[in-house]
Amino acid sequence: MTVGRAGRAGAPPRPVPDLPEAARVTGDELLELYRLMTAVRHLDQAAIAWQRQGILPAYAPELGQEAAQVGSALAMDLSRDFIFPTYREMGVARAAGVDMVQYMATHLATWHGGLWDPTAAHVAPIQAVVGGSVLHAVGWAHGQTLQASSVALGAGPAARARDGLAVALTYFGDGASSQGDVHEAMNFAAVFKAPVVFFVQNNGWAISVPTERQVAGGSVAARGAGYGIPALQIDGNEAAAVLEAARRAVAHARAGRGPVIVEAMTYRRGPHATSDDPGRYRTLDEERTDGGADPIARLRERILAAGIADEATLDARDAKAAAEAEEVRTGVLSLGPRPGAEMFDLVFDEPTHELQRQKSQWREESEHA
Ligand SMILES: Cc1ncc(C[n+]2csc(CCOP(=O)(O)OP(=O)(O)O)c2C)c(N)n1
Ligand SMILES: [Mg+2]
Repeated sequence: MTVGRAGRAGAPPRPVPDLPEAARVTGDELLELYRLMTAVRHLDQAAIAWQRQGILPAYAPELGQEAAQVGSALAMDLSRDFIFPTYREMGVARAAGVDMVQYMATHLATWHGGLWDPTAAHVAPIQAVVGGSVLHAVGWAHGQTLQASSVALGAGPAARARDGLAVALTYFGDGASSQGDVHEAMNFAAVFKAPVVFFVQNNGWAISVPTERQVAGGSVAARGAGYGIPALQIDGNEAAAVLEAARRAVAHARAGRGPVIVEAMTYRRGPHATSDDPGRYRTLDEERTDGGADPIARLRERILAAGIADEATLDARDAKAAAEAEEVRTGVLSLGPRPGAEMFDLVFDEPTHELQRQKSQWREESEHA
């Protein structure tokens, strides 16, 4: 049987190289992971309380996903790389240094998408369109390739190889992986070798639909083979494993070898959002069994067992995290309202006629101007 043009199919994906010894997670880094993960846990729990108290209209908790989020974000060089989150990545934003008052302002559900400056933080605004962040990341990453090749024309390939490419890290969920947008993004990224890490948090659920009912084949990582994208499937509840896998993926993309899929197997231990009641589609017993060991408890045990820090040191970090959540609450409460006209003013440098018309209409209706 002849294979015809199929015989010209591209080479199989080049495997993601192992991590050099020097890039392995150190004791200090385990402590840093613990510090950030406990800060995130306290903020996350607090945000649910703030929603119940009427401070935030809605919030999407990430209980149980702290290791996946903090571990992956710490692998980035945010002086040049860029993160594209979904609506559930508070832990990523915290680890990336985004101001948490400005971040939580996103959940005030006013017109703006958060008050931090994405271009300064290198963290894009949260994305509520499922799969949307993936497209943005691939577009940005392809831009890096184009820019690097035009720079290399002047600087020479040696300079380009030394510095490597800036890398996009995009987050999405198991549910999002069923979207057509994600297929197009992965195909494009593989064809053009875009420096992007596709970081999927497989948390077992897309709202009330379990992974086995919406991810054919059961694994997002397995799809990489079809695109020629190397993939790592990892224990997303082990912080050090996540950080190391993310470092490997980033190094691969930075070296110009193209995209990588990292599938972090984790579990959404809480509701989809503050408006959701998981009791309608899973039992508490199932939650306990499927959730496995708490990623923070696992990290704490590891730190104690290795003698990196003692109980008192870790307890002090917990207390600091609780105090931080209180400070953020005060900060959110003290935010004044933003002028509504910004909704129109900040869209384009030069507003279109249509936008100006909408702005006048809005002013007449809401401000009676
Ligand atoms: C394009 C689009 N379709 C549907 C929705 C409604 N929706 C919001 S979250 C969600 C489930 C997403 O699940 P997953 O990708 O696994 O992420 P997770 O919420 O588990 O973090 C859906 C269907 C949406 N926001 N955008
Ligand atoms: Mg999910």
